[in-house]
Amino acid sequence: MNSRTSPIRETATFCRVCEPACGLIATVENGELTGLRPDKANVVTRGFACNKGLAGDEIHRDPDRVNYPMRRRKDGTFERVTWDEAIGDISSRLREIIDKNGPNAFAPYIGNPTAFNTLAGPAIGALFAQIGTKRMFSSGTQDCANKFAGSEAVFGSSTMHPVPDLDHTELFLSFGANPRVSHASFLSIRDPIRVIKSVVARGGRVVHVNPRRIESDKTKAGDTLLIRPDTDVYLLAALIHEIDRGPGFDAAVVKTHGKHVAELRAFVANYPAERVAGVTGIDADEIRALALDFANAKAASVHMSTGVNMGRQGTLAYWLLHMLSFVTGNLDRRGGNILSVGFYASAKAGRRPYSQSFIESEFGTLRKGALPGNLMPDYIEAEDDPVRAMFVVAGNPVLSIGGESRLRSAMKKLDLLVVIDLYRNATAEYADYVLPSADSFEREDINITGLGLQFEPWIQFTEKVVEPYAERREEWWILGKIAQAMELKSPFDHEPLDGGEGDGDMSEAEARGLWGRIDHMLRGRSLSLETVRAETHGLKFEGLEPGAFYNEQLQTDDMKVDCCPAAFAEAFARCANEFEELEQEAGTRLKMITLRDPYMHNSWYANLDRMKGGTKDRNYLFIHPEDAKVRGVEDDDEVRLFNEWGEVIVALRTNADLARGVVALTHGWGNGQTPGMQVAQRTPGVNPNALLPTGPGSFDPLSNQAFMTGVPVEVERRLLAGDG
Ligand SMILES: Nc1nc2c(c(=O)[nH]1)N[C@H]1C(S)=C(S)[C@@H](COP(=O)(O)OP(=O)(O)OC[C@H]3O[C@@H](n4cnc5c(=O)[nH]c(N)nc54)[C@H](O)[C@@H]3O)O[C@H]1N2
Ligand SMILES: Nc1nc2c(c(=O)[nH]1)N[C@H]1C(S)=C(S)[C@@H](COP(=O)(O)OP(=O)(O)OC[C@H]3O[C@@H](n4cnc5c(=O)[nH]c(N)nc54)[C@H](O)[C@@H]3O)O[C@H]1N2
Ligand code: SF4
Ligand SMILES: [Mo]
Repeated sequence: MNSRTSPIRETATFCRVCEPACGLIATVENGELTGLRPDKANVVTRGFACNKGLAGDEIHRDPDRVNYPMRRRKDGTFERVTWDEAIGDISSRLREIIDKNGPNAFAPYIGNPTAFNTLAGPAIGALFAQIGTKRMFSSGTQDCANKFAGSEAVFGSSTMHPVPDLDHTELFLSFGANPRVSHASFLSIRDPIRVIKSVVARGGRVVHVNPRRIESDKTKAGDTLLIRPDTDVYLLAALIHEIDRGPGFDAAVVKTHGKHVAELRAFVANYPAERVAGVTGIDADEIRALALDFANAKAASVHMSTGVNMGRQGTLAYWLLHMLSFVTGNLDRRGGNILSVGFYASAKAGRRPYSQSFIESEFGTLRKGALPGNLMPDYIEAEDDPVRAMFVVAGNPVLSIGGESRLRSAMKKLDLLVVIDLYRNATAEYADYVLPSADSFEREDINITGLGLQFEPWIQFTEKVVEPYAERREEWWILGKIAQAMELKSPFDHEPLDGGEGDGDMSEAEARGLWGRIDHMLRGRSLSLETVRAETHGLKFEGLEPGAFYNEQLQTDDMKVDCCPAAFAEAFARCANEFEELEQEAGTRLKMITLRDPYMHNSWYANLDRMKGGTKDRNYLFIHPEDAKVRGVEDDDEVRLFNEWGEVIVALRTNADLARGVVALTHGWGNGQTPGMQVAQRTPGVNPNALLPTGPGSFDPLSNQAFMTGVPVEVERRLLAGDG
């Protein structure tokens, strides 16, 4: 039986939009993907999937998808060219730029969807390593760079992120996340709200620390503790200090496994509950009570996400989050936080001493690895040795990074911009070439993203659900062809193993050896790609198991948890200064926070008509009714939202779920200048990143993570002609 040739067939696959990687059943009729439904037989996700994942087939069929290589004409419009023409021209132009200016004239930007694309990352890495550029950008510096830095500093490895053992926890403290809408990050979990609800149902307590009463709070999935934006680091310090001066640390754990504990105590002693109450907006007694509850719980767990990552002290906050867990004995405890090991123990892969993670650059000290996205315009516009050529792979920096107008003008200055994407997105408007990428249903893959982050560890291999439509190609193919044309090593150096172009039993990627790395990783668990492939609904491993953290998994040279990394010294001073600033302004300045909703996924669900019904045709600025009243603005007013970085005109909605002094605006919008995405351009919305800081000083030097939340803004009524 060959299911591939029958007119209607169903294939088990999984979603590659966000971390849960929900199992899906794809219906294929006459070779075309016609529908998706949740896969009830998936070993972990068991029939859970969300509206976005289930709309994946609409993205697949979207008439605005890029289906052929497109080249910009002199008049700014795009024309279809052949792959040979595109590859030939791109590779010779890139070669010329590098020969003339050196390899650092070239920098890639690697967007978020590459994290859900197993073969793309290594292909990107291979090309750029061979070219020899030291410069690269990634969406990670708008998302989670602080987490890599924080874990590296404390545990000696950027890939160690112990996850909350929610099935056994008594108290779950979650900072800056909205699991109902976003389905969690750095915690890959099926239907997070269902699991969190069950904590509450069995008598546990769940606290969401957030400047907004979030959706998760409205479903018996915990209570919100309202906090002023960008102040979590002080709350965390106070919690640890109150534990220290009250019930005390878990002495045995701290003594056996910790170092620099005295320095930690000294740091947190600066921030007792009574001192941070004003700045955080949380009553001192409430902070003390929470600290006691945490210390006294049989098992308590913590999690932190982008709402804190994007603040000014994301790295210190993540350090203190680990510390809260560690000093209370909850790290590596049943019901506390436990390192998840999936098909491969990845802790070692991220091993690096934090003190060796810094480089000196023309813009001061930076963390090694992805450069701060907030310096992208600075690198392009530098007088000496600028970036002149960029490849943007599955990203949309023009809308996803702070400082929209600087980004737009910088993009125009590039000598060569190649965008590899599903769409001609906002960034592609500045491209010389837009190359059509295959989507997740047009490639084989495993659910690699959750490795080391999964609540219920599992692996699944998916075949291509359908062959790539028209001339769409996978990233490894596109980048490999460019490498080959540049006479660099590529997967095309040898004939494929089965002699064909993937027409035999093997796919082309497999025949060209691209799955070897994963197969090798699987061997460590006595598995192979073949065994995984045979389990069409996934293969589940044992769950979170405490006991190995301190003796096996920890990656510091001395096998101690570093409770106060020396490299943090400068950040402590900034932290203290910012505290004083916050004390001065307490409650007088409006702060803008980020707000995800179920109808957008960063910028790439912007072109789905079905997600734009009713009032969903724009992004509103949400403001507390009292804050609106003070400013004389009301529902549906078009207001001017502005600060020193930029301004937008946006429709207003009052919402009492926000803390006073906070406004919220969803990102990913602002497609007025994106003709390649017609639905998105018809429903453009506004880009909050026009108001985010950019350039030197706008990111955390400990991690390169951009400052994107808690940014001061002001709102005023827009005077229309005839007004006043
Ligand atoms: N104000 C504000 N800004 C933010 C955030 C915020 O909360 N507030 N969040 C930040 C976060 S967490 C992130 S991760 C970044 C994201 O930043 P980016 O990764 O730069 O932006 P995305 O909007 O995710 O764009 C992804 C692009 O990849 C394309 N794409 C999707 N699938 C594929 C594929 O399989 N192959 C290829 N080649 N292309 C594909 C989409 O069409 C889209 O154009 O944005 C950040 N920006
Ligand atoms: N529907 C949808 N789902 C998504 C995405 C999407 O765009 N749309 N994006 C995906 C991506 S790339 C990621 S990284 C994940 C992110 O997943 P989450 O990190 O859970 O993202 P958000 O839903 O933005 O939740 C962040 C929360 O932080 C709060 N917050 C803002 N500032 C502060 C602060 O200073 N302190 C505290 N304590 N809280 C603050 C916000 O109110 C918000 O509720 O979501 C993924 N899932
Ligand atoms: S929760 Fe994430 S992975 Fe699951 S279906 Fe929705 S978008 Fe896909
Ligand atoms: Mo993200």
